[in-house]
Amino acid sequence: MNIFLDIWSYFATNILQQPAFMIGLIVMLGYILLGKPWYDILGGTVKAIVGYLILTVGSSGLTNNFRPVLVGLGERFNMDAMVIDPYFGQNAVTAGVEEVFGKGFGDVMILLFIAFIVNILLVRFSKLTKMRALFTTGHVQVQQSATAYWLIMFALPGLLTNRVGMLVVMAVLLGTYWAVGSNLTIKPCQEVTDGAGFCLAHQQMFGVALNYWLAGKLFGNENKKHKAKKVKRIEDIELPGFMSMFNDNMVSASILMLIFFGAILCVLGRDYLTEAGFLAEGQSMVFYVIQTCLYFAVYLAILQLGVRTFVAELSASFHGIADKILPGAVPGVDCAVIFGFGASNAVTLGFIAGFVGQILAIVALVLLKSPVLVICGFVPVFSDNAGIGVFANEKGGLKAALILPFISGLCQVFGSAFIAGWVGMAAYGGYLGMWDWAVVWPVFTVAMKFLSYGGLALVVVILFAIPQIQYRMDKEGYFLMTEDYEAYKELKAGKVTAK
Ligand code: ASC
Repeated sequence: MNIFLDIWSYFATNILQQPAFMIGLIVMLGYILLGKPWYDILGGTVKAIVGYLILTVGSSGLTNNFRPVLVGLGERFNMDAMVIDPYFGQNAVTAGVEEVFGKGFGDVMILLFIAFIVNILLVRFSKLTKMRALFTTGHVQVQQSATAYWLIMFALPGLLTNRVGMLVVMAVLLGTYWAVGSNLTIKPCQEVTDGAGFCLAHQQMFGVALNYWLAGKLFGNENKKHKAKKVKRIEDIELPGFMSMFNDNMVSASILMLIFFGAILCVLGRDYLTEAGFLAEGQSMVFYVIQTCLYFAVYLAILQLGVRTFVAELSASFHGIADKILPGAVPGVDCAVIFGFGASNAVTLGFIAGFVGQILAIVALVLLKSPVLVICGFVPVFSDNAGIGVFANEKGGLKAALILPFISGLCQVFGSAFIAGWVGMAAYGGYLGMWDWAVVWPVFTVAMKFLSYGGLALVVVILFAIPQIQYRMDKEGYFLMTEDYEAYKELKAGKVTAK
């Protein structure tokens, strides 16, 4: 047993939680199953890993670049509050789980392992379950396992005396959530990327599916009033005169960031920025602000290059896995991957709109004297809202890309304040804070807390029903969409003309 655990923990630490190597492994396996020559296998694997590492440079660059703004807002206004961010959430579980429940963090990794197997089995039997998506983002799986571990122990304390039973119950719920959630993002991802062959395995999967649907219904062609009109996406808007410079994504991202975050940096002020070590003594404040804001466009460009590099390899090689081991399966990847496909301006605008939503929600918590206060972390404010912006733009255009991420920002803060306060995580300084964990998991937790095992059964039954409903709504297209996207498009085009 110990050897097995050692192997698992080596694999989890070095590969599963390092998405670059996890993706590399999947690409390698895919090419081997496709019977490619060794040099293609090696070349493809290296390219996938390098592509992913480039993406990481972009995303961690963004996080570090915006640290002064977020840390500063909290410190400058003397707020002692919980940070909503996946890493802070994971730290809070590590710090508090023993004290609150008398259980160590070690079982979180075992939970992750069993839940991953549940995900694989559900996809292996996709003909029955209609679930097609496999999680590949290990760092996210660790954070979610940690949070689910806490939420479920809080909701079903009766499980605490039965370790094995508890881990199995948790793994079934979490593994099913992974399979169903990422499955929900298949259609939105295929449509935004024109069939790139991946879906999201992240922390806002239900959020993406819901907002994508809402964008179509409220702002797009699926709204009866707008049926005849073509949706004007951000990339379709041709701005006249001097505004035409905003047609270029790099220029618009830089200028928007300069106006918005530049203003915040100025409010934080030179003294604070120097004191906190962000600005060097004697450095020009003007150029510090310009550079910090322009780096947004720089890191976004890097991230997009990385995405394009590894997605090409992943799509080509995954056929091997989908043909031989997991029929009809689709790889679920990090949400940042979508930034390589959608309109870059939707990324910027979704981010800003979500940030405004979060700040307003925080002000409301302060004014309402909420016992739990929240500080925004970069990951929810950027990754969730920029992603939702991209998907909303695809279906509903500019208005959707502004309004839906704004509402998402409100949900993240209010939902996290509620759940983290209730279950006691706020006292340990952090909560995961991403859309699904601020909206969907609080609902699961309420159902389980008040209906006990009946609530658990209800949640699992609803989760299982979701892909069945999706399948029944489009029996012909459901599997075709992932197996042959061109044929799927023809099927849909045929249907439209036939009507
Ligand atoms: C997360 C998390 C990250 C980011 C990254 C987004 O949830 O833990 O590091 O989002 O995956 O690109």
